[in-house]
Amino acid sequence: MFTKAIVRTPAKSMINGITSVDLGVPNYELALEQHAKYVLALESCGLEVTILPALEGFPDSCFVEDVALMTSECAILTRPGALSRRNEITHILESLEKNYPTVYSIIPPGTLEAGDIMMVGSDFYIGLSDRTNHSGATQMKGFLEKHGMQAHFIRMSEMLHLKTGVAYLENNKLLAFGEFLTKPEFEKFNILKVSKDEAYAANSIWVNDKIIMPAGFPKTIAMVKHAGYEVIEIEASEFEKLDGGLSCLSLRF
Ligand code: CIR
Repeated sequence: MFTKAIVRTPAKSMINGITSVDLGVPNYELALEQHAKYVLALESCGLEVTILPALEGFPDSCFVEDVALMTSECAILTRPGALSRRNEITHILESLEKNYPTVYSIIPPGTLEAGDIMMVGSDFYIGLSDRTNHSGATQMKGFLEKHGMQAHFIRMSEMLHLKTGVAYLENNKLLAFGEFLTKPEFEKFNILKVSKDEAYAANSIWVNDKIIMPAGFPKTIAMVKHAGYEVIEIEASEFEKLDGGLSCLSLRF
């Protein structure tokens, strides 16, 4: 179970955030509204949410998941592969130190964004992506192993981050799309398959037995409900315009 979450208010500069999709420029006011409802959804799952202030110098800084990994034993400050995001880490360090006695850091030549890491109990699946390289993943593995946790590497070729296309819903269930439907490492899970026209919904989050999902993806939402979960739907259109999903918007621990 999680008890806390950290989020960061979107900056006005988010209109200049990195994107690979052609969905238009985010509407900042609407993004703020959606973000506020996201916070309420986390709170309704029992989390105490810390809201960090917007960072105008970092258009993508509301995607706070990428700059740190919080485990039950330790926290790890990442080293984002996206250059424009690299110094976001200096603004999250204090929050990590407040919550953990042990904080590690990924160092050069490693790069790692924690959107590439999926936690399954004490196992961590680390996607090797354009943002996370082998050195970053190997350093992360070392930190996790020091504390009795395990890491598994997943080679990726299609998606931005691992969790862009796969989410662990506990109870041995994975919500997955695209290249993650056929990875041998995921064969042991019961896979709920997300269809191509609803790919964005693969980035949903398990929070204390509820699943927070993006609104507007009826097939995936029905499938998750049918699997026995209570679903909270929230609008995330303005973050989708920047390739950001629901997991990216918080650190949950
Ligand atoms: C980026 O490209 O870094 C942001 N526009 C989106 C980050 C999304 N984060 C995530 O998937 N964990």
